Amino acid sequence: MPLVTTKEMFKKSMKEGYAIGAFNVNNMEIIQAIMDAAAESKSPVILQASSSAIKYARINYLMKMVEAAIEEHPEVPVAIHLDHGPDFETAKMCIDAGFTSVMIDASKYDFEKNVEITKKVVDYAHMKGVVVEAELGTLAGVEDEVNVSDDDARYTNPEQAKEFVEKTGCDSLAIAIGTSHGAYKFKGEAKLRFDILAKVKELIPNTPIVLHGASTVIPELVEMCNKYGGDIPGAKGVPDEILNKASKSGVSKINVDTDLRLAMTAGIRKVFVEEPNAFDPRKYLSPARELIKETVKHKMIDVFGSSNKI
Ligand code: PGH
Ligand code: CA
Ligand code: ZN
Repeated sequence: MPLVTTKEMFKKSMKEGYAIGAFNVNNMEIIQAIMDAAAESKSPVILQASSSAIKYARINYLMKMVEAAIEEHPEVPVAIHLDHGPDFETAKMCIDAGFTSVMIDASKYDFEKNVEITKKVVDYAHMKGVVVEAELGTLAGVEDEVNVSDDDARYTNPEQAKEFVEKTGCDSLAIAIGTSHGAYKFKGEAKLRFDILAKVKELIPNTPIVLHGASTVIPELVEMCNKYGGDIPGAKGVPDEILNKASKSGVSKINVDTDLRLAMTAGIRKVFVEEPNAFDPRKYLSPARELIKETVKHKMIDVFGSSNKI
């Protein structure tokens, strides 16, 4: 199967009430792990790269690795997506390079400017058969190269969301309902504003909704990092039960980056501590790759409900 947009994936996911995982990639091992997980659990999948990930991996390498992945797993529907595109130029570069989906994140601007920038990307993308995710509302946390403090975070206004989608023609919308990027999402109890999600779904029932900052910050992986020499105290994410509820409540795309980073780091740290004489990268990257695969499979099967949906 060639690369696909998210159109059909989201149509089916909205009809049947599950979410599709969008996993951040920046190297070969991560791409292989995600694709193997998708193939083994028979799940559609979105591979996404932020602009800094694209700078790191280089866009041609990324595209060739994704090409290899779909050749190896032709039965898996795969979309390649730009995560948090900062401007029109970056979105255009990705569209021209063969991305099937782009996000334009102009959520840091006021409503009118967000509409204007998003609309420009939508016009270009649609001309090329590419879909666009936009964002309204502001998440706290570190997002690619931008750091938003808790005080500057704002929930999405459902009425504005409707107006925004009508004015921009975006294909999907990322909303802010209490998640945040990174490993420190909640100081107290983890809580999301499901009332805002419900209102958004009521007003724009046909627009796929995206949840950013949605890693579980899997406690076992944090413990493993800390046990083997790491120092990540007090990390806390969105529990699986809440993500499972979101998947059944109209969220179509759930973004995961932090959990993959933790899995990779935990896997490498363990080898370094247990086998201090190991210096073959394959020796420490293989267990890390395996751990990422198991993490992604768990999400597809037990949390998002996207397994067996191919
Ligand atoms: C995300 C990932 N990427 O765009 O929203 O969020 O930090 O929770 O993995 P996490
Ligand atoms: Ca944003
Ligand atoms: Zn994000």
